[in-house]
Amino acid sequence: MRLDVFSIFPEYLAPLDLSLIGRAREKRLLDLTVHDLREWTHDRHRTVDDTPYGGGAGMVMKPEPWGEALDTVLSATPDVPVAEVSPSGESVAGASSAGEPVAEVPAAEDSAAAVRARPVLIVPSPAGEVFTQTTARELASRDHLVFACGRYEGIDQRVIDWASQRMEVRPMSIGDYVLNGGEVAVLAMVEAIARLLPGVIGNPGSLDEESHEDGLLEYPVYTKPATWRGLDVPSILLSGDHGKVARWRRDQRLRRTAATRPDLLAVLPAGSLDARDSEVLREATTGAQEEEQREAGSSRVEASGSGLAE
Ligand code: JF8
Repeated sequence: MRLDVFSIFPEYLAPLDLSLIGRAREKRLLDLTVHDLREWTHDRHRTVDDTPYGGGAGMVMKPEPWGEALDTVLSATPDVPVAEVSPSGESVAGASSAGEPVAEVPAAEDSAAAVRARPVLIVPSPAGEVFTQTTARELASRDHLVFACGRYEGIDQRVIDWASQRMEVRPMSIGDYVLNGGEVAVLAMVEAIARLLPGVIGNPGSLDEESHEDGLLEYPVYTKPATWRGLDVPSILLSGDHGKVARWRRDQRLRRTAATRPDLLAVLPAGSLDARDSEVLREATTGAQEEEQREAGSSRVEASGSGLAE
């Protein structure tokens, strides 16, 4: 996978040289380049920002450096029409160079290969679609991702509109809080995407039972010693009964999800829960409701809403 990151603070992306991502780069699984946007300025002060039309606070990133930076990415992308790409990446003409007819390539495979190869421009923005594990999986299936890190009040909207006519553009938010720029969001997204690529993680089995891969939070984990500061590891984990351990862990995942992320339970795919799961959840949610009712008696204020409306 090829990744290009554009930023006026390229040193902010230094952690991408470390650990998992750094090793994936060494193994050539990832071809990652961090670019300084100021390379595409032409004035003495290497200006990337200007005042907003219409007035208001702060500065806006000028379109010209972004346009020239993205031109370099697009000029390096072979502009192959979708219908003329074969699964092997060769262009398909009506006949081979020797003159004999070339077999038709199925249209579905044509577009699958061409879609993979078309670059995706990811623009971190608090106004973007929320980045989830599903987004990470979608993006991990592509060959070329480009990240445009904004600063100040953001990037002139025409850059996004112009790019949308030439590549797939995904404005993305990593959550409902305010950052000073896109760099930290890119660190999070690149790590979430890269670890899904074949060969990047040593033990791919560890991907299956993770939070957010199947819609439930993780079970609690323990290691030696069996007693620490008077606290014991749950005895079932020392029992050697793999069936009981698996059921206990599943129960823990269900209870944790019900307690801290009930929104995740509401969107579980149909058929995710067996009878025992439903029983555990019924107990977990009745308990929570009784507790809520008890609390409502002493502090009514807490029941008033999400916190966002206030
Ligand atoms: C920014 C550029 C973001 N979840 C998020 N909160 N804030 C941001 C963000 C992204 C880009 C810029 N300010 C200037 C904030 C994301 N992603």
